[in-house]
Amino acid sequence: MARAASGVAAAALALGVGHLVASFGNPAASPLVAVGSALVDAAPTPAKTFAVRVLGTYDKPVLIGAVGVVLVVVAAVLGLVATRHRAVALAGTALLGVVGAACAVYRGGAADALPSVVAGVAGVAGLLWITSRDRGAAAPRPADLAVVPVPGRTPAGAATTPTPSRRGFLVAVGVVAAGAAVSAAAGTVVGRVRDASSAARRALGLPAPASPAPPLPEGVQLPGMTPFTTPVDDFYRVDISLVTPHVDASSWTLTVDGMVDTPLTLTYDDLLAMPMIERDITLTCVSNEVGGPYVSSGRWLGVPFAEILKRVGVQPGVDQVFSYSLDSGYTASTPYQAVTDGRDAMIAVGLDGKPLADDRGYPARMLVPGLFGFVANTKWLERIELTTYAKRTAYWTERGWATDGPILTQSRIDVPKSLGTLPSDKPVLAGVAWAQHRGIDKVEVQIDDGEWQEASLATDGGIDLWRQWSFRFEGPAGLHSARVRATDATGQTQPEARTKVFPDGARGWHQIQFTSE
Ligand SMILES: Nc1nc2c(c(=O)[nH]1)N[C@H]1C(S)=C(S)[C@@H](COP(=O)(O)O)O[C@H]1N2
Ligand SMILES: [Mo]
Repeated sequence: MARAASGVAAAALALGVGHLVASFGNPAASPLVAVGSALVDAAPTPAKTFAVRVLGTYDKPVLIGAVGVVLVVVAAVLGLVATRHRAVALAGTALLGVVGAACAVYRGGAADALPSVVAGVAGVAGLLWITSRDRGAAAPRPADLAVVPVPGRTPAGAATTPTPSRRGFLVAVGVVAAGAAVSAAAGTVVGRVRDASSAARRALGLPAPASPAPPLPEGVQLPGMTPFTTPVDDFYRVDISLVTPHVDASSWTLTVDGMVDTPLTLTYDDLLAMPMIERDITLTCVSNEVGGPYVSSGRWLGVPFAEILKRVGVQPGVDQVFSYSLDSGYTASTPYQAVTDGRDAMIAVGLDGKPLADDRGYPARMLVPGLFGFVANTKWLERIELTTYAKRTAYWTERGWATDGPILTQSRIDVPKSLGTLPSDKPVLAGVAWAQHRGIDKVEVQIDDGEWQEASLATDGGIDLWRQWSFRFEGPAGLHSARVRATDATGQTQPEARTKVFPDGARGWHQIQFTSE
């Protein structure tokens, strides 16, 4: 047990030191995170889809935790092995460092190997030191030392050297574990200090928009329904970044290049100095299941794409806007047409009156109404390349997802909750429907196997926004089912046949069971 603990302590020291080293540079190069990120990358698409669906926003801590558990087991085994075959255990520990470094380099750059390399060295040193105090394991007990010669040591030498004991061994394990805790804590402190300096920059706030969002019409929000504007803390979040990037806006730049006359590099201040628009836009993820939560609305502030394109001068032949995130090698492919057809495509810097939060893509992200997030809404944006589909393929397309991602018309029943109760004093079903950049024309509800009936639509906030609906239930008390379907402003009604979210989004009608009082 204690020997297993020695392996775990050495591994913990390695992780703590690796975390500390990473905190000065790229926090995502911290060994556990690097391995987790590489797994995300390598995981087959169905596994990723499953994780997003089942674990939602918790998929990241769960994955890191799983990697940690595997490491604890491996480290414990190495600790046991060290008793008899020290060289094997040390080599195994070093190999773990190499695995971390390889994952970090695979996901980032060569410099990202450093935390894992230092971690490997710390792990080996820790294990070496602990085992050097554990000669009692294979060798005779201290009491026997006087009579049984230890190889390579004279009995006289043994008598003058302080004898390694079980107590000394346990103390060594404790010292190494304490070293692990101290270095991990130090790494966390360094991370906090860095965050505080970027928070100071953020507190300076944002300029006023040249074109403010028109006020939302009063009737967009039905009483007692899902908030029309999603509170920022409830806004859905989907991305492949295991560690939320904390970008320092003062050294951040955005490059716009590719098939352009004059490539451009903008600082954060350059961007903020450009004329801005403010718009209410509903975002949706392609991984949203029928009835799912990955759809949210907010008031975005940003520089119109047209403004950027005007500055660089786009050359003929461009059909794709290829955006690069500074994190995790993420890229997205947006049709050039969608950023030039007059819709409010923008480089967003603010949400609901505040600079973007770190997990929203601070300092800047792309936003194109009407397209699923994975083809249009790149967070932690660092480069926009005007190019062609023939030349560049985006992150998710390489993993089998669709190249194009127009948001599919969808509708959802929010009230009552599935298996919930419809009160007799207010027997009203309600929900949302969305078909961004086309708009919602009609929502229909079907109770049990009855006729489809039209729901009443709340006031329209604009075609880039979702729309609330309500429906008065008039059936008898008891258990019922309800289905919903929407028709967009092009006249297309949602198809009944269900499809999976992979590769281009879920189709089908949301259905719930409920009890009317
Ligand atoms: N850098 C980066 N940007 C990204 C992603 C990502 O994984 N990395 N995910 C995209 C996806 S799939 C969606 S649905 C939206 C989600 O934006 P949100 O997290 O602000 O809701 O961001 C997009 N932008
Ligand atoms: Mo998404």
